[in-house]
Amino acid sequence: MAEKVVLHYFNGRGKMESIRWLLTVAEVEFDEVYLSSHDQYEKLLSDGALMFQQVPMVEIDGMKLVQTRAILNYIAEKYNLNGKDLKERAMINMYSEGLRDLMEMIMMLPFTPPADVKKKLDTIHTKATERYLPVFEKALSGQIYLVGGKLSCADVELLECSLMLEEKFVGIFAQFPNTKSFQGRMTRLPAISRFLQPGSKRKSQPDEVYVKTVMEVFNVKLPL
Ligand code: GSN
Repeated sequence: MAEKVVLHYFNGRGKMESIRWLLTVAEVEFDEVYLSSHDQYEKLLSDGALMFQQVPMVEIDGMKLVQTRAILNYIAEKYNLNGKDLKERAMINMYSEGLRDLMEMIMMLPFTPPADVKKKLDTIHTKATERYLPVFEKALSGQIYLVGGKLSCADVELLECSLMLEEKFVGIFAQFPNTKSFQGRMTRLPAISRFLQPGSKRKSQPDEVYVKTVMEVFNVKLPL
């Protein structure tokens, strides 16, 4: 029997959350080891478990995978969520990378000096509504999924991103009805519906404890 997938990261969303989403949609069970101290991080380093001294790290199929995109690609390929041919994969990758750029901006907010947060939020709102969401709104016109009429990792990332955006900007999808309908359809998929219930492995929005833990694990001080 294949060993269980183990995720090594903080007890928070960050770069691991898209991996949790994708494993959930692929209906793969996973365990998590939460990093909460610098010693734990040092131990992973001395064990040679982190190729570039960074997390996320995922133990899967006898490997210790790092680099978020590499991990997502492996899961997407393995569970048939990566399109049927090269051209579909190119589309999926373009959508995914755009979503990743947008989600990274939101992800960095808790690490932003308080005086700069409002300006950053305004920039994210503008980029979301003028650059990113129009693309998805058009792609979803008359289409159930983004690529090839079939669920892919890009759909999963769009759902994750859409929920992150709504947490920050209530009503942002009023001008994007196709994307809002897509969100509704996706949240009714059984695995996703379960993931959205309280008590699932989905993480909440980052708080001060999360930020403090990340800083402690990496021994860094924020210039706040
Ligand atoms: O996408 C990736 O997995 C890598 N290109 C970046 C991973 C990364 O930056 N990981 C951070 C923690 S998660 N937050 O951003 C990390 O391990 N930083 C420690 C370090 O020494 O770089």
